[in-house]
Order: sequence, then structure tokens, then C-alpha cells
Amino acid sequence: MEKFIPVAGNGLLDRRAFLRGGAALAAAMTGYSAKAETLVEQPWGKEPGSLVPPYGGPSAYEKAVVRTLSNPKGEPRTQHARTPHHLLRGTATPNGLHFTISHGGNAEIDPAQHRLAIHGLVKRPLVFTADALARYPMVSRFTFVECGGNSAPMFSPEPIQANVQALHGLASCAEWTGVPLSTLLEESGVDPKAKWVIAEGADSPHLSRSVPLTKILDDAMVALYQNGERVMPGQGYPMRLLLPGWEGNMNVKWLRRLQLTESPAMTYYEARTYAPILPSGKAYRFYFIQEVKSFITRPSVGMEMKGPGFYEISGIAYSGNGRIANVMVSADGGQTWAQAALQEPVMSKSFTRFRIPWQWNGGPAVLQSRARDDQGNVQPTRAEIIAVRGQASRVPPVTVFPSQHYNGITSWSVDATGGVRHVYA
Ligand SMILES: Nc1nc2c(c(=O)[nH]1)N[C@H]1C(S)=C(S)[C@@H](COP(=O)(O)O)O[C@H]1N2
Ligand SMILES: [Mo]
Repeated sequence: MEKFIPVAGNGLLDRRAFLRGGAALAAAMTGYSAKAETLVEQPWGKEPGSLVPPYGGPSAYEKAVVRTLSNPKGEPRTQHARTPHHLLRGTATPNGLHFTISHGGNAEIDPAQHRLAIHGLVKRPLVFTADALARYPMVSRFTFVECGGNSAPMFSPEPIQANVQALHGLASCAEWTGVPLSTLLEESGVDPKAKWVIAEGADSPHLSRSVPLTKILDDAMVALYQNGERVMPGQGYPMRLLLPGWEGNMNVKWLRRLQLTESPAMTYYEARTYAPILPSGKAYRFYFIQEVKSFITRPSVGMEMKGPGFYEISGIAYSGNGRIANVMVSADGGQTWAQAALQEPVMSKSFTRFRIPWQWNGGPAVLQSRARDDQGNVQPTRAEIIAVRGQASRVPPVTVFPSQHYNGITSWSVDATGGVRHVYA
């Protein structure tokens, strides 16, 4: 076992140890000997299988792999459905598990009746049907969408005992295909006075947000497809605004209007929800980017570690600024760090899977991950972000509750029984 010399405290191994260790490491992990087990003939090997459905779904044995719903009865308020990150192992979120936030339910849009208008400070106002849009040249890209309120429980003064789905489930990643907005604005022409684009949804709240024209011309698209199929109803069928790396709320679903203007509209979401008061007394508003972030998905809260030995620590990292440059992992609460392996391809503004082998000695450990992006941004510690943005507190009559854009470190503690808990370290 000499080749498994730890590279950081508490048993973190070199990220290439699995490759180098090969069969010896695999055997050490599982405890299985190399000799093959007898293959038993099972019922499914003796008779024809079931009917192949026209549209496939997961195995009946995977019923537990579902989103959690904040408002399962659909009462007239916001509905959240959270991605089960602890049960997924790749980087593309399956469409049925993509997180959803719908403030007025999912609009059920007949695509034949839907229109998208581009108007305001343009030379030629335009109206598109979904069919008309689908004739334009398209682009595809992987990108994550993350709600600005994802990870809000991390602002709580005490660590909330919840799993990674509850803490960080309002972020997902998909391959989106659609028409670049630069193409459509080339057709409409842009009045030089235009600086902002007000995007509005066709759902009953008509959610609207002001987007700087520079972002619209940079990498924004009207997305029509999600992981190859038409955008799901919860993601904005038949079309949504996609702003790679920017606050989820601005990615207007069921998109029906883009109005070019000189100034922002100061809509409900940008003037109220996304303008929290900072400890300095100033409003924190018109911040758009979902900053560099990572969290460990395995092991994580809710999992039982079955005794000392080898484990693979794995998680996801992403940055609204660009590519993930590296992810460091600690098993001793941030005292020492080792570099995790990044799964290729590492794409800009997209989920990146990281992994590192760990030899757990059965003692207490605190697992953390810290990502850095290719623009030089480093994920802050929780203490660093709380110092700037404040902590949730409820001191009557004042309620200060920062709940937006937490991108600090998450810490999981492992105790001697193998239980995993959420801690602040
Ligand atoms: N029209 C409309 N667009 C919307 C919303 C909405 O309720 N209506 N929710 C917003 C919020 S708060 C977020 S975080 C993202 C979530 O995108 P998703 O549901 O596709 O994951 O959509 C945004 N776009
Ligand atoms: Mo959101």
C-alpha cells in the first residue's frame, strides 16, 4: 500500500492514485477478491422482457431519484423543485430532474399560439412564432442555471442539517440549443441609444428582468431545446431566455417579449428580491454573475460510510465567469488541501465534475471543496462571505436575512460511526 501515501491531511490521496493503483486499489476499496462470483440465472434471463415504451423513463428501481418539491399542492405561491445532486454522478442534469422555480406555476403554452416580440429601441420591431425561430441557425452549449437564492440556508447562524439537495439543489446543468440573440438583434437592428433589454415571460406573473445589452449580444440565446429535446414545460416551453452564468431569475422562461431601452425597468424582482440590504446599509443590486462555487456530493449528508477504507470524494464545481481551473479538497476542515481531478471536458459556465481518492482511517474528518476559475476568482470560505454580506438574523423588529448568491465553502463532517453532518468549519 506504499503507493497510497496521503498528499494532504487525514488520508487524501493523489488524484491519480486510482489510475496508478489499479486493481490493488479496487480490491482494497471493495474487499472483493479477484475470483469471479458464480453467475446465477435470474428470472429476467429466462423469458422475454417488457414492452419497450415510446418514451423511455428510468428503471422502476430508481423511484427515489426525484426532485423535492417546496409546494407540492401548487398553492398560489412559488413552487421549487430541487435537483437530487447526491444521487447523480455526471454533469448533465436529466431533464426531468432539472431544478424548477415557477412563481406562478408552469405555464402550459400552446406553441402555435405563442409569439415572441422584439421591440423598443430597434430599427425594425419583429414578432416570431416558435416555428419561425426554429428556422434560424442555432448553437448548442452546456451551461448551468442557478437560482440566486440557491444555498440560502448557508446564511443561517447555525448549520442547518439538510442534504445537498436541500442546500444546493437550485442549480442544474444542461446542453441548451437555440438561436443566439445577436442574430435576432442583427435582423431587428439596434438603436445606438439602447443599453438594456427588458425580458418578459408569458406566464401569469409575467416575470420581467432588465438585462444589459452587452450580455444579450455576448452569449445570450433564445433556447428551444434542452439536452436535445424541446425545452421542458418547467424550463419555459416553448422558449426561454438563456444567459449563461447569470442569475437564474434573469433567465426568463416562456419568453414573450424583449424590449430594448435606455435604462433598466426596476421590475419587482430587481427592485425588491434581488436588492438586499448589505451590512454597510447599501442595497446590493444589479449583480448578475453566479460566482465560482463547488460542493461535495459524495459523501454528503444522508449517507452512511460503511467502515474505514477507500472512498472517492466527488462533487461539482462551476463559475459564471468561465471555466473551472482547479478544485482543492480538504479532509481536515481546511488545514491542508489536495488537488482534485477534473473530468474533461471542462467547459465555460458549466458544471465540472471533480473527484479525489480518500483513505478514511475511521476517525473524525471534515470534508470541504474550494474551486478556482480561469479568471482567477477563488471560492470564499463561509466566514469570508458572511463578513461581506452578513448573516441571517431575526432581531425584532428588524429582520436581516441575506439569502442571495451564497458561493462559499460547504463543510461535511464525518464522525467515527460514518455518519455525515453539515457543519461550519
Ligand atoms: N417567466 C418566468 N421566468 C422565470 C421564472 C418564473 O417564475 N417565470 N422563475 C425564474 C427563477 S427565480 C429562476 S431561478 C429560473 C429557474 O429556471 P429553471 O426553472 O428552468 O431551472 O427561472 C427564472 N425564470
Ligand atoms: Mo430564482
